[in-house]
Amino acid sequence: MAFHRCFLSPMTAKAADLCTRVIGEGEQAGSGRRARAGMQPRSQGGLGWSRENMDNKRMLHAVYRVGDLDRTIKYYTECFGMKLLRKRDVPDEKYTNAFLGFGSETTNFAVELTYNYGVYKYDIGEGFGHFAIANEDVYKLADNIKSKGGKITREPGPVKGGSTVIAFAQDPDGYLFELIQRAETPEPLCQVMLRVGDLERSIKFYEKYTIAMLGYADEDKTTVLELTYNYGRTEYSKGNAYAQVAIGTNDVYKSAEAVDLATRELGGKILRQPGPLPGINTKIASFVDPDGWKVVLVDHADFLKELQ
Ligand SMILES: N[C@@H](CCC(=O)N[C@@H](CS)C(=O)NCC(=O)O)C(=O)O
Ligand SMILES: [Co+2]
Repeated sequence: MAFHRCFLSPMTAKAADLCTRVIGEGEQAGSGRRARAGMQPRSQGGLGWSRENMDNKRMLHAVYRVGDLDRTIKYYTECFGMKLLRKRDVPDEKYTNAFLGFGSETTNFAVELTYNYGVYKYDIGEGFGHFAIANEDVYKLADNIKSKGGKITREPGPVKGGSTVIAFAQDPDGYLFELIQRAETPEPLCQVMLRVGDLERSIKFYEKYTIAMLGYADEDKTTVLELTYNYGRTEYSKGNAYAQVAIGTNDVYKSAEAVDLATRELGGKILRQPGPLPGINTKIASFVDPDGWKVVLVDHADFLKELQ
């Protein structure tokens, strides 16, 4: 039977219901890898800096395309209880973004919806898995979704092979949201699940080099990347709907340096060298991982300025 392992921050080592945790090399559960600025000299370059976890990375948002912004905003606010956080129209480039989530973007993960003028349909592909929403009562949430006209594709009940109550909802564009029953949490928007072709390679890529990119606190307190390997399957179509996740970092240059080294050993590629974006001056870098999943690194301070 195919199963998946959930990747969590090495800081997080509570017993998992279904998932096997992968603890990074030489790491101990609960050892606490969040960096505090100024604790150690930053003299070892990006790789050392990243591996020593001198950074303070955080998952900022997931970016994906939708065919009708108002339809999705209505669905997410009414069915899921998200808040519309901000909206920006970029007429020169013919697109509009809307950000939604369960809390302020200064502390919480968000979804960044992209509407491209005149494009009403996208192919989600097979590689993208789902986003996830943690809720204290998945039965009630699923009922609410149905009563608001939303679609439940998997009724609430214990996950196959475990006891955690889950359900699946599908949004108007076809994106799946896993609903996970969990005690009240500061981060209900809790997973981005992507399928990968070689789990060990992904672990090395995300954990060994670009440490803490899988989650920056306990799984029940933050958003994590859930990477799924299905036995024997190494390739997935990607479609054109899901785009990327953004991760905040204190230093895009050093983070990109670490990623660059990882790509040389494991695959993947820096797409955009670190530097300020023309016009808005936010420093970013971007790369694809060995499976081709895109990640954008965003300077924390610049990101906070953008929110003001
Ligand atoms: N073959 C699955 C493996 C991942 C998986 O099974 N995930 C669990 C959730 S953690 C699931 O979807 N279970 C379905 C169920 O319990 O009905 C995939 O690629 O989506
Ligand atoms: Co999941």
